[in-house]
Amino acid sequence: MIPIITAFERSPDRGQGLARDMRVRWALEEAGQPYEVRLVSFKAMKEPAHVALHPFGQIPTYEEGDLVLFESGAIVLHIAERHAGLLPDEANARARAIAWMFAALNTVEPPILELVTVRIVEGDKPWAGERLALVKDRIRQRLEQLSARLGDADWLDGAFSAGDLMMVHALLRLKPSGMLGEFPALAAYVERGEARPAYKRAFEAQLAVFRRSTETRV
Ligand code: GTB
Repeated sequence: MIPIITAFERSPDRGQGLARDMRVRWALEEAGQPYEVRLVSFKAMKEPAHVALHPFGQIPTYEEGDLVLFESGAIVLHIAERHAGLLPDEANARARAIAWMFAALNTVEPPILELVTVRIVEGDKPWAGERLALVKDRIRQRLEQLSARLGDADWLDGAFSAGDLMMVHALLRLKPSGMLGEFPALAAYVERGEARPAYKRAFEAQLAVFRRSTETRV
């Protein structure tokens, strides 16, 4: 059964692959699984038909027969558990790869998202400058720790896994800030992720959606 995922009809990232459908596309590409995409507008995302799939009215969602999933982490884990290529077979290594998925989502990504909030939502507040400095410090602390653990390895724990997929995608959100450049090992790690053929296929697919959306804009 070919799964259907949802993605932005017009992604606000302008085709940079930063929206979270990219994680799902990438995982499906790594697993060699075909998929279909249903594009949704911001308006449609908040309507009952979509909220029935995603309680928070967001993308991505994943439909496969009777199964409906939301949350990019849960979707990627589901894909990784059912197909080869994203989780090691050995039980302990598999558990560690899953731990890295949680680390990406719960430990590394939150301060990165705070940076987006400070810049976009709170930028006009009188305290925005001070908060920005604090948030950047918190990000640097996480990047230092992550870089120390990665060392000179290609991936976080042996072969590329769903943990790396989630981590690389979380780090990609930092690209516009230039902060990744302060951590050359992490910048190279992200580049290795972006160089994977499966990443490139997923990136091109979401970019094609964005290009079509600009062609049809009236
Ligand atoms: N925890 C959920 C998950 O991981 O799936 C979060 C899902 C989520 O944040 N979805 C966003 C969404 O639907 C799109 S990905 N937003 C619309 C809404 O809430 O109404 C987040 C995102 C949005 C925009 C950019 N960008 O422009 O660069 C990057 C990432």
